[in-house]
Amino acid sequence: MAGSLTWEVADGIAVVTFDLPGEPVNKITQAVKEEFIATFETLGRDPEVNAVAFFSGKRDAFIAGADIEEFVAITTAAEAERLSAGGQAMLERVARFAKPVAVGIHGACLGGGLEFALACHYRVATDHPKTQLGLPEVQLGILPGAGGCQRLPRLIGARAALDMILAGKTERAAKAFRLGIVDELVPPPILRDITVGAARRMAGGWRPRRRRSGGALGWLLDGNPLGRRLVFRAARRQVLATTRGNYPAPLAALEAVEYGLRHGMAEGLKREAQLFGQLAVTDVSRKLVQIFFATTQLKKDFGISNPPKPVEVRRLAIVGAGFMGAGIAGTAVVQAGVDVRMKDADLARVAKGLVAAREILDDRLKRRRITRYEHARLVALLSGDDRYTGFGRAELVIEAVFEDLAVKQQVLREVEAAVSDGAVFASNTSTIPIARIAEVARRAERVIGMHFFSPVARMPLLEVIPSERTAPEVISTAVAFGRRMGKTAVVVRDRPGFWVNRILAPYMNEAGHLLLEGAAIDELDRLMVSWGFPVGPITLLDEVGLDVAEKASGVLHAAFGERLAAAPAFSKLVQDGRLGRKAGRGFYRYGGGRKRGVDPAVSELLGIHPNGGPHAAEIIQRLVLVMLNEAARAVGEGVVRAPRDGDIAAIFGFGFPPFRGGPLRHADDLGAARLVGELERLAERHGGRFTPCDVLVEQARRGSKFYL
Ligand code: T1G
Repeated sequence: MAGSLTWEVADGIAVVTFDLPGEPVNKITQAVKEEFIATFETLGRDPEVNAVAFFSGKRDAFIAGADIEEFVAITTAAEAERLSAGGQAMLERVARFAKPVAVGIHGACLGGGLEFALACHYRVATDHPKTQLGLPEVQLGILPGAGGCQRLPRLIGARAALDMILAGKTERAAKAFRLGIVDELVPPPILRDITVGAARRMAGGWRPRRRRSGGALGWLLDGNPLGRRLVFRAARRQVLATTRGNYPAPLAALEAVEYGLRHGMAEGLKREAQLFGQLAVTDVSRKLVQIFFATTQLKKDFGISNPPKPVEVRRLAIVGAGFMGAGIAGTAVVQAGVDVRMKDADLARVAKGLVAAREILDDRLKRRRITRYEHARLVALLSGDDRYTGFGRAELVIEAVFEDLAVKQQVLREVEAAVSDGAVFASNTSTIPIARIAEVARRAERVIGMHFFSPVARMPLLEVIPSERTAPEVISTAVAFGRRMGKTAVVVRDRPGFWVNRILAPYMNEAGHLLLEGAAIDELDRLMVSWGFPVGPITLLDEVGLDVAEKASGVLHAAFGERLAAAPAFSKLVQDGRLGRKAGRGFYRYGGGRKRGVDPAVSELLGIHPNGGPHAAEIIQRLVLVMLNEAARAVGEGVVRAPRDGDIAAIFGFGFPPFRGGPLRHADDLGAARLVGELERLAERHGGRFTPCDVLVEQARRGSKFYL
């Protein structure tokens, strides 16, 4: 057997190291499972061994869980149930092992990895940021199937366990320590000694004493059946509200936890394995796993073949200290730890931008993501001016000024005069082609687009847009820096609106048409949220800002003609000063930081009489199909390099329902023939904007798809 487990015995303690050969992370495969069983059997028999201390041999990774590739290969629920039961049986042996087992955790300890650690008798973890513990299974559409739904609630209480399991959250070691998942928190250099020491003490008869945190309230809720029932009821309500019945895994996980607490560990494990089996073969799980692998691939993909080494960015300069500029500044400091210089037209604006950037750091401190010391160090990295001072030392300049070609070109000219020849100039435009902006450049090969999404600190996507003239090194630099900022970077072609806004525009416009036909504002939003979007199209418009949307739609209309003409509804609102949430009023009213319901004045302003409009199924059909059609057309124009990129960008950029796999996967699921038929019928009734694009017509003719 290829040895992934090795050990040496000294002074009665077997120090076991798990290092899966040829893999960047440790995963639990079928072969590894067998090796675990054999190893523990040998150690159990060895009279020299009194206790076990277990470590990973990988530098910064403990165990990433069960091998995802192995479980997606499974085709029947019964087979998946057996896989889960097999994992449970192995961990039962560890839990019941006659000699104590202490585990030293450094790096990611996820899924089956954490389930293994939970089965051990003592857990030590390093306080390093890479040490993250969690049960992310529901994010893959499954549940923790190796006893995690049983052991975690028994260790930390049902409430805290559900909180982690149902959201698939991972926690830093310090939080895991506070929750009681980890017994001891140590700096990395002493992990080994402390873990071996704990194993030795346990061999001598010492047992850790655990007191559940949460105090009296914790007992009231978790420590008795009545309180627990309340906990489960609240959790179920919350799950239904967030998943809207679209994701079966969190409800199933809740059932596995509840069943186990009511009927005991053995029955709980059985139920957990059954539910795991059912979930593992669902379409939702398949889609979520595809997203995991696509995201993983994108971590290594620079969007070009043979990408040159990126320029190392140590100093970032930003022009425009508005909402976007400040968001980019704060995120760059927090995530990449670079020096950031902001410039705007006057010092008052610069000061406002610095305050907004700092708020991102304050928020991290408040949520204990960074220490007070780190906060102070990072704040000192932020500076600003109303001139281009300091730009000469920046390797990367990001422009985040008003979305207007002339303004952006003017900034580019000024920046080029202030920076070194090698500096990269990135425009955070959302729609304007980079080639247009670069027309005035002296060094067009150093110009590129980096389209961030708002709010920058939270949105995971970055569109990177090279023009035809952009140098390859500049592309890899933009992608690499986006990644350092924690973003998933997708390289897209330099066409108006790029990918995300290109496919969003017809969807938003269609919402406008539907409003004019009498659909109610909140009904449109409600329907699309139940279809799986995080917010509906009208709320999205309010969030983006109606003035911003109007600008973007003007660019797209000019470039693509009538098909992408804005619905006439929107400009009237802009003229009325209803710019959306930032102005306190748009389609909805806002107050005290909250949405306050639809503003009845909007109907009057637009001269519409909400009468229900078309029926629900048609509303959904029109909104979805108009987007899929545009997405297919953009693929035909090479806007994304692969369907994978288009789907991930739509999911991460505006929340296209992950369980549907993205617009292109969804188009594949519906099938081109059906799409073309439905689009033709819609085109007859509502006009040319629904005419099926060539890509779909061709696919229908050949019976082909986006994904092979
Ligand atoms: N299975 C298979 N491959 C995995 C894997 C896994 N669990 N985890 C990582 N990889 C591969 C990944 O595809 C990539 O491959 C390489 O490892 C490096 O990953 C019974 C059933 C651990 C935080 O969901 O979150 O346990 O591209 O580039 O940025 O209840 O990977 O090199 O060929 O992402 O340092 C639950 C998933 C499993 C964790 C490391 N576990 N992994 O991030 O490197 S289900 C997860 C991650 C389970 C049990 C159930 C991250 C990471 P390649 P990477 P990274």
